[in-house]
Amino acid sequence: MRSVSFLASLSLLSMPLVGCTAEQVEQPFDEQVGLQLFMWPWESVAKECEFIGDSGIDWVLVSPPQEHITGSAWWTVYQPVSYQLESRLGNREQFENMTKTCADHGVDVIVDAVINHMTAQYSGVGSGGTSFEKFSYPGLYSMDDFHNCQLTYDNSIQNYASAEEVQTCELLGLSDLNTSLPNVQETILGYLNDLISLGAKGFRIDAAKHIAPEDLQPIISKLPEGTVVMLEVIRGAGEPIQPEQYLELGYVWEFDYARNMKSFFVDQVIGYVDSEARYISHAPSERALSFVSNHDTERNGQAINFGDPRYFEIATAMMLAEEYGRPMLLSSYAFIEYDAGPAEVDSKVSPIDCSQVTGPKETYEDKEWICQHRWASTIRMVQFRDKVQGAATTNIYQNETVYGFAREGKGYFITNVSLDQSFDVEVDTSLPDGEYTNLFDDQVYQIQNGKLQVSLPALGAIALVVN
Ligand code: AAO
Repeated sequence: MRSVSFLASLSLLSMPLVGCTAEQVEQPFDEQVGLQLFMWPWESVAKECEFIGDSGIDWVLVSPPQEHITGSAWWTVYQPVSYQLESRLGNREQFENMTKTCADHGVDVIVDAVINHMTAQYSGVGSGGTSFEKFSYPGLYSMDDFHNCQLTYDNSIQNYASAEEVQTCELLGLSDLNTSLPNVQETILGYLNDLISLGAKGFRIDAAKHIAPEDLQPIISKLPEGTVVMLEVIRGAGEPIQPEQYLELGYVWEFDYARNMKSFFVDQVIGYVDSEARYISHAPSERALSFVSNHDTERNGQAINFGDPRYFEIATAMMLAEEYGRPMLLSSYAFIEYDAGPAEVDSKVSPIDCSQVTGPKETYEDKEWICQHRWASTIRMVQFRDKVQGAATTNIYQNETVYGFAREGKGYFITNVSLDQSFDVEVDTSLPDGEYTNLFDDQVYQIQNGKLQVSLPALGAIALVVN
């Protein structure tokens, strides 16, 4: 069970959360840097965990592991058929071996838990051989366990301005579990506890916006002490359900962080980035997960993706250099079609080998694994983050397309996001004088009187850290 102070803080749910500070909630999870390994099979995750652990990455988020509908689209894994661990990513034994191997390398496994719904498909046979119907899943759920909102013509969510629709109608036509029912909560808890017994350290609660916090609370509060909970509650302008309503239950991804990164790099809306206003609309840093992109936003145009590899590289570095939130990296595959899943043999995702990757390429083939987490600058920036921890953000510099800042006395980061223009800058870095090596390209720079004088090329970036 979670400790008393955390449970006590749950009573704050009924209070306005605006005044909620970090002091009021327990911090059960000190780990800083995470990595979403999107659609990585368990055996490949296990193999990669040595590199990941050695690099200083603390946790990985893996794709949903439960039995799912069949098909080649990646999103079949978001339509559960049963909670047995038989999927295109691997089986139960492979899953357990993955969590153990990763733990041996100091890496926690966070599991994407799809608990809001089951399938949209009306009937079929799942990846583990289970026959199902949309409201009947043998041994798990039957008709009475689902919502029947009757608020829209097809029972699916049409209007995100209606909280009732969002939390009782079907997301994308997926049969919506009535998570207010104690037996449904028990079944979900059983699934999560099973994953914990196999070594999972925590969960991403998929589609958490569509489960009322008061339905999640009885499930989350019964998880073993130390279980990490991350909630997917997409911030939507003007919507009644917002991430702030879930802060007492765990960490939330701040979607405006990823959107602002795209505005800064791709649209070159510079002013906003260094303004105080940037974080006003964000979840408090202590409860936030920052990210450049996840598997949804790399497909829906809301974030930088592999199509702009240099921007992805610099934005990732900037995220790691910034104080805000707990950063989550993304490692995924290239695609042309939204639906396209990764390469498979016999309905199993093929093994992934990132060992030859050291940096971004200009372009990627369809279905090629990008291995973003192997990029040398990204790994060095993970170490930069460790070294500057606790240092204040100071010496912000902003001019045209150039933005720089110090982590006082410990590190300095500056970038020029222009595609075609270089800029001469002289900036105060707050760093002790001496020679520093740029973590992006090994070039050596002199700092004199705390100042760095440099011509910053188009798409240039410099990160310096005190060793
Ligand atoms: C597939 C097909 C569908 C088909 C369905 C059923 O693509 O055409 O209807 O099967 O047969 C994944 C895939 C889906 C896939 C699904 C099921 O992404 O393509 O559907 O598996 O296999 C909402 C939810 C959020 C959800 C997101 C997709 O709130 O939880 O929709 N994400 C998670 C996963 C995701 C997964 C599921 C949930 C389902 O990460 O991968 O789906 O398990 C607004 C709202 C958001 C809302 C979006 C949806 O966002 O705020 O809450 O997300 O709309 O479009 C501006 C606005 C912002 C708005 C945003 C839209 O920024 O400010 O409010 O634009 O992008």
